[in-house]
Amino acid sequence: MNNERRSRRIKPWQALRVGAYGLLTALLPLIGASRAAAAVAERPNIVFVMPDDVGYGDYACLGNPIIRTPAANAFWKQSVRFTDFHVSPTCAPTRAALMTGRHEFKNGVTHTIYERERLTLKATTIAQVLKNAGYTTGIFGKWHLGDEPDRRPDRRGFDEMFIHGGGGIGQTYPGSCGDAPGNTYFNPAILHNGRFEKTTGYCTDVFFRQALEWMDEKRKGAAPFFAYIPLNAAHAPLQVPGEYFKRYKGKVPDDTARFYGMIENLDDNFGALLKKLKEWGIEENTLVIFLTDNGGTFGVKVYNAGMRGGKVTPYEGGTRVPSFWRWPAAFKGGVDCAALTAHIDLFPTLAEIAGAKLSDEVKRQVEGRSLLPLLKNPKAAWPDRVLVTHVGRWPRGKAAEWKFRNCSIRNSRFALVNNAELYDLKIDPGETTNVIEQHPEIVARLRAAYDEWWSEVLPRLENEDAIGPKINPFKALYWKQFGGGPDEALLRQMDPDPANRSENGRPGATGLKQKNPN
Ligand SMILES: [Ca+2]
Repeated sequence: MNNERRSRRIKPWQALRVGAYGLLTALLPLIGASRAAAAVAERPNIVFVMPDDVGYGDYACLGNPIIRTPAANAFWKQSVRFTDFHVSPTCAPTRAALMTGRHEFKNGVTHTIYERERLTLKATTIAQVLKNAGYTTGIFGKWHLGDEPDRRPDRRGFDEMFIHGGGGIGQTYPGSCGDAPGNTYFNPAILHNGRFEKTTGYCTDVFFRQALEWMDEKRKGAAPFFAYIPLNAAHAPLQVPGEYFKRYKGKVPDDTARFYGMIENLDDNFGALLKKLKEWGIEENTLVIFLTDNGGTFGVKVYNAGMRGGKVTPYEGGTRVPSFWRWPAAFKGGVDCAALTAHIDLFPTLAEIAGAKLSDEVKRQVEGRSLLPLLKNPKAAWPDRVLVTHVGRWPRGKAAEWKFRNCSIRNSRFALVNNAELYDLKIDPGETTNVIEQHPEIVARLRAAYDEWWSEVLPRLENEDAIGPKINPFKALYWKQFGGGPDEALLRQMDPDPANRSENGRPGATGLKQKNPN
C-alpha cells in the first residue's frame, strides 16, 4: 500500500491522534482486520456542559474578582479557550443553533416562548448524527426546543432523556411551553424517558447525579457516549441552597449573591464530574466542552469583563461567552484561540470527530465550520467570516418591522449594531465609540450581507402564527400520571389565544405576568 492510498484510508479521528500517538496510528494499517475496531474505539466520549444565563464575566479564571469557580479555573488551564466565541442572546435560540449548526431563525426559533422556541421538525440534530455514527446519546437538564411529544429530545436523537419542561423549572407560559405543575428548584419532578420521577435534592445536583449514573453505565459498553448536560441554573428564579447563598451574602447585592451561589454549586458538580472521568480512566479520550448559553444576567452589574450589554442585547455582552474544550488524547490545552467562532460550529466539529457521514441535505443545513483545525493549532488559518445576531422577540406578526431592531452583524474586527452603530472591536471591545462615519465601505459590506441574510430567513419563520395547546404538555402528562388538573387561574395562564396577550409579548389580559421568560 503506498502512502497516498494509506492516508486516504485514515479516518478523521485517527488523523487526530497523530500528534499524541503517532507511532500507533502509523502502525494501524499493518494490523489488518483489527484496524477498523481500533479506529472506532479511539473515538472520544463527548461531555457537553452548559450552564444557563451565566456570562463571560462570571468566572474567576476570566477575571471575576469575587466568585469562586475552582473547577472551571482548573479546567480552563487544561483547555483550548475560544476568546471570541458567540452564541445567541437568549436560551432557546442558542440551543437551536447548537443542535443544528445553523442560525436559529432558519430553524423557526425567534423567541423563548409562544411556540417560537420550537425547533423545526425538518432539521437534523447533532444528537441524531452522533447516534447514527454509533454513539449512545443522553440529555440531562434543559431542552427548551419544544415540549410536545414529537418535539422532545427522545424524538430528536437522544437515547436517554432526563429533562424539565419549558425554558426553566416551574415555568408556565401560554401554549406548549411549561414545566410540570408545582415544580421548584428543590426536589423537582423530572421527565425521564416518558415518565415523571419525583427527584430529591437541588436541581443542578439532580441533573449531574443522573448524568454521572448514566455515563458510569455507558462507559462500560462498546459505544462511545455523548452526554449533553444543559443545566437550568443559574437562570432565574434565583433559588439556591442556603449554604451557597451565605458565601456571597453581604459581598454583592443579594440577587447576585444567590446567582453566584448557584454558579459555585454548579462548579462543585462540574469538578466532581471531571474527577469521575479521571477515576474511571476515560479522561484522556473524552472531549469535554464547557460553554454558556447567552450573555450575563445577575452578575453583569458586578463584573462584565469589560463588555457592553448582557443577555437579550445585540452587543458583545449579549453573545460572547466562555468556550473551553479539552481532549487530552487529541490536542494540547492551556492556550487561547482568538478566532471568531460560534455555537453553529459545534455541530460540524462533533460530526467530524465522530467520523459521521452527512447527507447532502444535512451538509446544506450546516452553516458552521469544524473547529478541529483550531483545536489542534489555535493559530491555524481561519478565513474571516460574518456572523449575525438578532434578539428576535418581536410582538406577534411584526417580524418584517423588526429587521433592524436589536440586531448586530460582525466580522472579526467590526460589529454593526442596529444598522446605526459601528464598533471597532479590536481597539474598542467595550463598544463605546460609534465609528460608522469613518468606515463607509465596511458598513456597506456588512449591510449587504445583512440584507441577504434577512431575505433568506424571513420566509423560514415557521412558528410565527402557531397556536399552542390549551394545556402545557408537561402538565398534562404529569396529571395523567399522578392525577389532578389545572384550576381557573392556571387555565388562564396557559391560554394560547393571542387575543389574551399584550402587545409587548407578555401575557396580557390574564393579568398573570412572569419575569425572565427565557
Ligand atoms: Ca439562557
